[in-house]
Amino acid sequence: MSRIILHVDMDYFYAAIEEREDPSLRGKAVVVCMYSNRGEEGGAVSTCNYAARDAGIHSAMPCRLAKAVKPDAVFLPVRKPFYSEVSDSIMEILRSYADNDGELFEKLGIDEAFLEVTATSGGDLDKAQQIAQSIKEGVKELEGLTCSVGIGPNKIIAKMASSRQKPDGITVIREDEVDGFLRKMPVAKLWGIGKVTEEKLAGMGIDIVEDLAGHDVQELISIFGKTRGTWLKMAASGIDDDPVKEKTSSDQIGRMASLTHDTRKSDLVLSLLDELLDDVFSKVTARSVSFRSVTITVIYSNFKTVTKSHTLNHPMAEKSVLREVSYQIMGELLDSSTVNIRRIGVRVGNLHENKGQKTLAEFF
Ligand code: DCP
Ligand code: MG
Ligand code: MG
Repeated sequence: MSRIILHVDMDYFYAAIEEREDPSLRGKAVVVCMYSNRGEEGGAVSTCNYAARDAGIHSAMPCRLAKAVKPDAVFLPVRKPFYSEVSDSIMEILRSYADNDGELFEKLGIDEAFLEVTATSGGDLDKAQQIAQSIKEGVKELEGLTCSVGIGPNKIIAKMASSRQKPDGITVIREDEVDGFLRKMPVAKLWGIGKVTEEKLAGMGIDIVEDLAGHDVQELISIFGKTRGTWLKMAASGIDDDPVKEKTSSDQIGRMASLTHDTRKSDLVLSLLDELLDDVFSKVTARSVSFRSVTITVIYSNFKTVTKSHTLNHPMAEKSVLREVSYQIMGELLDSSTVNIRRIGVRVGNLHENKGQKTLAEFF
């Protein structure tokens, strides 16, 4: 069975958050600027909403120029730590839809991620589209923001599909549509091809993806090297086996699971939590690491997702500590809502290798 990959990308992310925070901005052109140490005149545009884009403003444009283009736009300074918090919350929602209890998930940037749904959708694209719809509703309900989703048989196609219908769209590219989707595109649009490669290819007379796909692979290898040359040929042909895999997962160990039915009965929730703790802790032991942070995720029946973390004073590798902290956080979360719970997760992070350091048990 071929894979089904979703790529989710938030719409005009920083500017959308600012609009959400201040409803008086609705309908106005909003530009979020990264000001440099040369003050307001020196910065570049981080992003802007669609009203500002219609006026010709775009990311990376000097703010000074943006002001000249549209003096009546609202210019705001970036608030990166705040956007990162919003991002964390969105990533937890997205992760909760990924196969293997959230493991087949890959954050790609502050506002986008891949998730594989081959298993959850049973390989059915209509089902995958419904999952995308649920994700959009969940993100809208919890964070008041819209996103666009691309669905395809691999990461490259999913990534390129998500920008096809923005904002608030879902674009499905079936396996038999991949060729038509790619064929006439300029090579620079192929995800993974940057300026340097584009120019080299142009020098070889290769301008559109079709030219690249039809090019002799040996010649590509002689110019770009084995790995890159092969990749170019494959990518242009719509082939990409790269797995959906979190790049930072080496610093985190976690598991998520659904309750057998939505509930907020603490004995049921805690018994599932115990299972997850066993699993996470056995992975901690197998990898010989200690952890400094413990994060609990709760996804409610209404899609609302809450995460709460605790940071320990030192790295620990004690099951009792993990259990105590997890129970504490889960208890607080159970007390703070009356809504039934659908899924829960536990994750340890900030991992340190155990280099000859003893566990408490060995110590005494
Ligand atoms: N960003 C930035 N500087 C850039 C590009 C982006 O600071 N040159 C930041 C601001 C964006 C966020 O990253 O909000 C996400 O980037 P995207 O490329 O996904 O752009 P947007 O989400 O803003 O718009 P779109 O609706 O096109 O995805
Ligand atoms: Mg975006
Ligand atoms: Mg993005």
